[in-house]
Amino acid sequence: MFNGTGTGGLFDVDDFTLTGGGGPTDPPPAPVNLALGKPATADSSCAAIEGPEKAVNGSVSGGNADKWCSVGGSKWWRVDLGTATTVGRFVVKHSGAGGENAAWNTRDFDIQTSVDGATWTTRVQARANTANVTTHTIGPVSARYVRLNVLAPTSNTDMAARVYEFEVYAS
Ligand SMILES: [Ca+2]
Repeated sequence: MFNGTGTGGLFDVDDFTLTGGGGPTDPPPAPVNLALGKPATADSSCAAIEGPEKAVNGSVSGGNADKWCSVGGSKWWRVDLGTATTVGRFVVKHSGAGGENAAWNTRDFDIQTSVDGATWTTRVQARANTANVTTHTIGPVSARYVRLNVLAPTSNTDMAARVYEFEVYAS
């Protein structure tokens, strides 16, 4: 406790300075997932709770309904970033990333980009994947739409494509 004897202020604070923030030793800002929460569509869904939006909900820990799943004849998923945006890296979180069978990790897939949703350019051709999480870095391009085409959904006889999260980054 501070006790004073007069009627004036005990302390006068004219100004003070907080240091830190923006200094050269601060870590760089975390990369922004451009796909997070953006409108997503797909060829089909295995169940209503496994819709395309589950691949951009920012979570892989919500159990097997935290993914997009498709058993369609031509399995594709796409996201609309809203406006033409520089994209340079994709991160795909497959079955094993959500706690399901790693043999169901998407085996063969292409990633395409488009500025108009009509003309698509293939940017990534991933083959024989077995990893739970795959990262695909490309020379940065401008894109509004990003599409995943699943060519072989799993490494065994299971026919469902499962994507827990599809992330898009500028670099
Ligand atoms: Ca998810």
